Amino acid sequence: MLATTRIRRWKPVALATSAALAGLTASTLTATPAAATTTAYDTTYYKNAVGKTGTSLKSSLHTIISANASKISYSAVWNALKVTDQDPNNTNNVILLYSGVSRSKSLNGGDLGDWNREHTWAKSHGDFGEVTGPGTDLHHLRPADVQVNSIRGNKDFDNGGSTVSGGGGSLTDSDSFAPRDADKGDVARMILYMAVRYDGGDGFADLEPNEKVNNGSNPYMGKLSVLKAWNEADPPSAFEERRNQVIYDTYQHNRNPFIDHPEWVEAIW
Ligand SMILES: [Ca+2]
Ligand SMILES: [Ca+2]
Repeated sequence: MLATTRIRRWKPVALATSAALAGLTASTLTATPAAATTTAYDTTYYKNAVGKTGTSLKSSLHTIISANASKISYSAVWNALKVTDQDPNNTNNVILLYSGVSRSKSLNGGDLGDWNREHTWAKSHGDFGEVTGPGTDLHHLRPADVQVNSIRGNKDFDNGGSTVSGGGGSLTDSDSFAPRDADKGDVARMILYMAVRYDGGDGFADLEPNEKVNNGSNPYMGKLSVLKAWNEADPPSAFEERRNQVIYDTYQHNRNPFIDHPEWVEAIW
């Protein structure tokens, strides 16, 4: 009797364990979706996007972030970056993308030891250059060390590679670049902002992410699956949220939806 009872008890436990194991396996194979967030802008700025998914969400966000967006000149980007990327612990400095280094705002330029204007969506991918438009959009422009910026070049993003000198833990190989961990999510959200913001209007290319790492001058940026994982692994920081707010309040009057709602990355892609 006792043995039978044990067997009876064991069976449901075994089934539950299998189910739990199956669930565990599934969750380790797919990225854990970013938790749904609510922001103060959901009932105003984002009201036509909230509740949508897929191409409907992407299209709605394109309209929202393009409408009445202001543009600045490439020369004005220098001073804007001194505000958007100011070191929270030292108002004389900016924090550099990829390396994480804090460097004097006055060291902007093109020499070794200077910082310059990194186009996270490489300007050759779609050939938009530095004319006012995608080439001057602060949502993907960041101060970066001149040498690190040069090493990144126009490479697509992917995991792996060897250590970038002065790169703060960034890696690179012949066809891709991986920022340091703390910048991985930032990069993903900047790239995906560009894909939503630029859809072929205004004489500029329709920018889109894809799964390649050899996109060259085509208007694509890889690797989408890696960017999605980076968005999950490195959620928006206070620094990133502040720069989104400064761009919205002071410069362009549009927002990066993926900083406000990182879960919208999975909802679209
Ligand atoms: Ca980050
Ligand atoms: Ca696009």
